[in-house]
Amino acid sequence: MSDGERLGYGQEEIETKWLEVWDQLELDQNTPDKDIGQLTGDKLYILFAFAYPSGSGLHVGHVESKTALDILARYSRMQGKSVFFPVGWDAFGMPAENYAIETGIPPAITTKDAIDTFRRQIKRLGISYDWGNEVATCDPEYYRWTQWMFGELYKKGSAYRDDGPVNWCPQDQTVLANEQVEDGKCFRCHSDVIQKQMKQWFFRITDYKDELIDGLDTVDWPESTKKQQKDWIGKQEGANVAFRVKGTETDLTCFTTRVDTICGVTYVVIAPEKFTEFGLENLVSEERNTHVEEYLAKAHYKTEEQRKKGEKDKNGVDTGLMVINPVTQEEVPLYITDYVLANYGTGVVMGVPAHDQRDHAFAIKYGLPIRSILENDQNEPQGVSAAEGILINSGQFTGLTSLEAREKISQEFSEQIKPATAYKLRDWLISRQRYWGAPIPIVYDPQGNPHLVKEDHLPWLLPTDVDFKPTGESPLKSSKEFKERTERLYGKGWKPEYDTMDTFVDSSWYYLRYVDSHNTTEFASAERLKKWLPVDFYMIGAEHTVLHLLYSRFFTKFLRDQGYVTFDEPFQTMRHQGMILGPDGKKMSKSVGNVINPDDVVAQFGADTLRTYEMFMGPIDIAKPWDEKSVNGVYKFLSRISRLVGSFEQTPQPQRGNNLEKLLHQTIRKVTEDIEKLKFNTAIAAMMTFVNEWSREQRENQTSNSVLSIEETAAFTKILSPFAPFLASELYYLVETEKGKTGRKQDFMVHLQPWPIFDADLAKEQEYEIPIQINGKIRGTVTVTADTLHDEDFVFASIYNTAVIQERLKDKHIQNQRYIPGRIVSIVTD
Ligand code: ANZ
Repeated sequence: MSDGERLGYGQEEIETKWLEVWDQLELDQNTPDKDIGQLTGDKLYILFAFAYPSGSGLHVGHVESKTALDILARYSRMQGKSVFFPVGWDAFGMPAENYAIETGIPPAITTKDAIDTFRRQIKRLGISYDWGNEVATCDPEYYRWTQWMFGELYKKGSAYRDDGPVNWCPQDQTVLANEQVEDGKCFRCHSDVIQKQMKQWFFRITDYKDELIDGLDTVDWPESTKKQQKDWIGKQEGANVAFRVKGTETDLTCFTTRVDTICGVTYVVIAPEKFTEFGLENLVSEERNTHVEEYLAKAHYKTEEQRKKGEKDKNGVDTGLMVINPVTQEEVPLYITDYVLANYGTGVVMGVPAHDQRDHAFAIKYGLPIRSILENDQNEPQGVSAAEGILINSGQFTGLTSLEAREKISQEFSEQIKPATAYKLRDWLISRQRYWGAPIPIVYDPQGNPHLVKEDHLPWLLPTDVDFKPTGESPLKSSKEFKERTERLYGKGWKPEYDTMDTFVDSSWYYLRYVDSHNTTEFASAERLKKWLPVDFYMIGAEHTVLHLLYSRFFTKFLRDQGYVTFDEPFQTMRHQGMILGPDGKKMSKSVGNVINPDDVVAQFGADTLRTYEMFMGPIDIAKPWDEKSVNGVYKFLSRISRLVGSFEQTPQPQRGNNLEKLLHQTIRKVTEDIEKLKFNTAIAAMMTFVNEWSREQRENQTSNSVLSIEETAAFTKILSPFAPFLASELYYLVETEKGKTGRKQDFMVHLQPWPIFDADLAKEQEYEIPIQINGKIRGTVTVTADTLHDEDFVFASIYNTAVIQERLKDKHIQNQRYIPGRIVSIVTD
């Protein structure tokens, strides 16, 4: 950029003007209403994960992912695809409710305001969403169908009620969501959170546990995310081993993945809940009873998180009972400990302290024997998973490898040892003792039996006459209207369910509603679902690797089994976007004060600069710090384009196949290929190179060999348009009317044009042979391409690397060297 080059191009005026034109024409509205048969090309359903409309408005991270998908959408439309690119709001949830608790302003009001702000901000960025299908989960017309889905699950036995643990703050007397528990403490008053058992609603996601693993092989997702889903489901093959409680007929079954270590068992541990479940308390001797009871009471109050974390400091209590190892017939003590989770495996574990770290710590603490049974692992167990090796001290099995021993032991003791599979995945607890969510559509008769709210009564409206202040009970309980409504519709003594649904339920099926969001008789018609689903390209933040994606997959599979949809996986291709960091390289946060507000950037530089800059920052999937200087650089780049095209003249007549034209076709090829690979940063870099060259030619040469035709100038505005749609629209319009055409603006809409096709011949990398002069005589040539034509360092590096030139310059000192781009290299020696 030469000094004194003017900055700015009236972006504010241009952008406001085109926003109005697009709005009036409603260009991308209601795509699914159109018959695909009439639309040309393949369907492409592009989706950005449902966003929560936070009160603080859009942040630059939203801009990144939305722009990336908008580029894909605009590009694909120009490639002739039928693109569906909807938007909506995951609008129920905690922040609005917490705000209501603080201020008393109902969540419905703050949420509506937040959505309005988001919508305005997104439109201002020129994101070409299909606004005609907007949905919000807090809209009764939406949650009517969330409730209907609950009903379908309920009717099939896949929604059920059971005792479940909730996080409970004893100080505030309230249930807390998982996100409100920080390090085992209440986020508000910092007192220790305990577990409380309450009747809760669950969805039977475990019915699909194997399919949720296998289905991952059929989708194009980042491997790391697939792995996290598998780890969450946590499938483990192993065996159930029965240990008889001495002097009883009771067998305690231990789940183990290492039956080969059975001769190293020196004790057995049982989860507190299981101990009670088996009725073993009655067998405990009087002298131990107080210890055991005390321990059981304490364990009860720990959350699962605390129990997992407590692994380093393992606590337990000796029950005084003995159990019998079915293989060695040895008697070993039975302990109760809360490091054994009640709901994984069988809730009973055989302790092998020589080879398992967790068991080792426990044995040390309680002075239990540690017996090595693996030749190669005789000291303290190392690493998280136990070693494999050759067995020792294992009677008839000594000398076998771990693998052989597992098979042999299981075969010989097939009565007491059965193959088993354990899963970490639990059924999904969906009850929330919160206000701002969809009410669970259940009513209870006077005997307390649950009944589904009748379909005629959907949407089962969220009452508004509630007290938001936490009381230790579900806020819906404070609504008079809710109770009266239930009695009026169902009879005296009937009560509504006061809990609402986890907001993850709302977002598990939203991508289905989009295709038919105005349908009042079904959640979406079979025809439209068949036409548009599954989602072809999904983008979601890297922090969402498990829950939302797993729940959506579960919903899809459930609905498929009921015959509502015909596909198995909702999101075919999925990618994560990386985080945008503050200028200091740290995560943007209000408290650190490094937050960049997109509105400010738009006000100063325009939306095109913000979009293009964010795409230029680096690969989409990595974390990148904000760089003010680079924002300016992008602004200059767009200003330069505006000037180049704005001052465009048809004279002199361009010569076909000239250098600039060649570079343009190379640029079209590069941008096309890069968009397909989501490499937006390198696509922009290629356009920058082209613009620099174009600008240089215009400044220095202005010959028929260095200008572009009208068509080619228009082609450039087309490849720019997905990135900087406002400026590209303006310039395309300018260039087209220059051709002498007249008409309305919509006749010259750049994003309704077909994507330019590059001429493969012209796009071929052009090579230049540059003569090398040494002390006035031509001694050879160097070959450079258009890319490197102006790269002096590269040119000299290649010259000094060639053997012929090295030979010539041997023992000489270079006094002077000069490169005239494209013409000659001159070297003078002593
Ligand atoms: C004996 C043994 C010996 C074990 C050894 C491991 C190593 P992963 O891989 O994490 O699934 N286990 C079983 N049920 C448990 C429960 N409810 N809570 C805590 N731990 C439990 O772990 C499987 C192993 O975790 C099982 O194999 C069992 O310990 C323990 F050298 O049995 B193992």
